[in-house]
Amino acid sequence: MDNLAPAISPPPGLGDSKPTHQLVLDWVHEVQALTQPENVFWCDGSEKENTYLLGEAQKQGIIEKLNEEKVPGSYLHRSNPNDVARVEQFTLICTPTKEEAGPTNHWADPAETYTKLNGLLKGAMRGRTMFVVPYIMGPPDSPLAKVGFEITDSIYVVLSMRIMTRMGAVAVKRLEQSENGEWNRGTHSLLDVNPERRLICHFPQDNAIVSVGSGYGGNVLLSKKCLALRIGSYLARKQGWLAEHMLILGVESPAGKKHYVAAAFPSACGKTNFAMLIPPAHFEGWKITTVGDDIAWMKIGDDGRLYAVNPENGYFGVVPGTSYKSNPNAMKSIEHDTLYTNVALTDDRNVWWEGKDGEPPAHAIDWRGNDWTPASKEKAAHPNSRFAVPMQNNPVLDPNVENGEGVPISAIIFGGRRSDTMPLVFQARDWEHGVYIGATMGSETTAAATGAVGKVRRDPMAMLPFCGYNMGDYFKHWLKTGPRLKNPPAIFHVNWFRKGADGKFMWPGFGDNMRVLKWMIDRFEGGGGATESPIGFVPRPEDLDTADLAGMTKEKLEDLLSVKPEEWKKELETQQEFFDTLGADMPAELTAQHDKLAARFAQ
Ligand code: GTP
Ligand code: SPV
Ligand code: MN
Repeated sequence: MDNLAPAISPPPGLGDSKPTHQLVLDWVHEVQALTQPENVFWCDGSEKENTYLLGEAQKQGIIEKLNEEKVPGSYLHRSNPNDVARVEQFTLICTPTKEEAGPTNHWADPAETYTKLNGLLKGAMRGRTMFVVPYIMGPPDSPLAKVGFEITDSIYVVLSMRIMTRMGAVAVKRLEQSENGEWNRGTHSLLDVNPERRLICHFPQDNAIVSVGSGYGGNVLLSKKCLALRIGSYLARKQGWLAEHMLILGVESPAGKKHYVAAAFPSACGKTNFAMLIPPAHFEGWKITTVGDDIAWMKIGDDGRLYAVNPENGYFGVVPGTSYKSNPNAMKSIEHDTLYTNVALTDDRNVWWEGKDGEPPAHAIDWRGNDWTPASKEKAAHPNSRFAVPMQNNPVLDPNVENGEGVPISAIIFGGRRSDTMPLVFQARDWEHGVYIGATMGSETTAAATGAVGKVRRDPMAMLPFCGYNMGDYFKHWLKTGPRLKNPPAIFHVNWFRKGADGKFMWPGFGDNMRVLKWMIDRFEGGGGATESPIGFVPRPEDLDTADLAGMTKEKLEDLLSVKPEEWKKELETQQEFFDTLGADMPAELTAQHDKLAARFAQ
């Protein structure tokens, strides 16, 4: 077997910041004895260490330096073409009973899985360097913050973790000061990057993750989907908070009144874009700021409101479609100090992807490393190519992003990618109805996970691939949270992706989503108009501010906002099928919500 990750030999003073925490040392020794690396590199997160590792990664051909004038401080990584997205079928929840993982997860027996993984990991790091990466999720002083350690044999993972988390000495310090001593142990090895030996395993009871056989973001940056969502959601239920696949944004009116909202859209359905949106000219004086673009950890504050922190330190965002037209703030964020994965490389060592501003280059090297021209049938960038950037690059980063207590949430938005059925926006009647709307969310699948693209599936609260325990219990946790809130957020559902008879998106989306956000603010501030439809409160065309919106007619808007009983008949059936798969775990409140909705349509 080729060694995909040859050992490096750091000079004295690098890689030696071994912590004193005995349980960490014991665990590292155990993994070391099992995987037998040539050496161990203890990461401290320093600039000096990063510079050294960038150099070593370049020498090994893991990353390429991009044009320093065009994209300063930036690098390109190409993953193995067999390893470009999350692999849901190989993502396992290993709880003592299958019932705890529930019917929506792939369950495996913990003892059997550990045995299998130990077999795969035995000697797996021979001739390699084993990196130990300490990190914190959440602002270091936040009561919600969690410490993790990731062991990995991939320099790309270390470089990415430094962007995506608060990594190094700060985490070791936090663990030393921690009262409960809670920390997550994450073990990752590339093995030989073979899909047949690829497993992403979660052991919620042990606060442990083992990931083998992949080098792709969501499978290997164990801080992100694995800890912050799957293990996170398990801990959240036990500890009385929420770990959600949500962006968090701030929206400030010209008069200076500010709200924060959180929104759950499935993978590649618009979170990063919504979190950074620039309002259209008509909304002069309105300002959007980003707290987070993918994950929200939320707890109930002393005042009975819901407060959210972004556990991450960076954005691991979808590249294709990102342009100055669709998302200028993302473009400015990724113009420097960015680690790109699977985009195309131009002849002047710049990056290119489908949907970038300007003409395609006459020649480029595609994401697989092959020659590419505009005549090529293949895409230049992989549809799930990604950027990793520190959040500090974002020109509209919210000033409260480091606030450990979090930001107060005025509204929660659920939304899927639906060609039909779902109107542009509607509002839930109350918390329980809102939980029902989240629980029945559907969305067309995207390139963020391997498998078919464009098929509608139920993706409750955008957590189908990320809930670390039984989905029925997750719904119950949500239902219980509402009554604990004195001042619960309003709940909405949006769909930026409804299509007309011509097969085109009916809504312009992106910056114009401000118009929908404005209606929501009007609603929860007590002003905005709506009609009461069977599914909830829907704006009438005149309730949405569509001034200066080119090509938008009243008829089109009516269509976009329409609730069509024949489409909903099918929707209710599919929702029922999903509820049936959850069987006895399904909370009665949500079944009742479904029946009430069916009855309203029957009236
Ligand atoms: P993950 O990082 O996978 O969780 O994705 P995300 O939810 O952050 O999605 P992102 O904002 O990266 O958008 C994914 C894709 O949807 C990109 O190709 C965007 O261009 C496209 N998109 C985002 N917002 C809109 C919108 O309002 N309308 C339309 N039509 N497309 C959008
Ligand atoms: C997603 O798929 O929802 C992502 C990208 O945010 S990954 O980190 O790869 O899961
Ligand atoms: Mn995501």
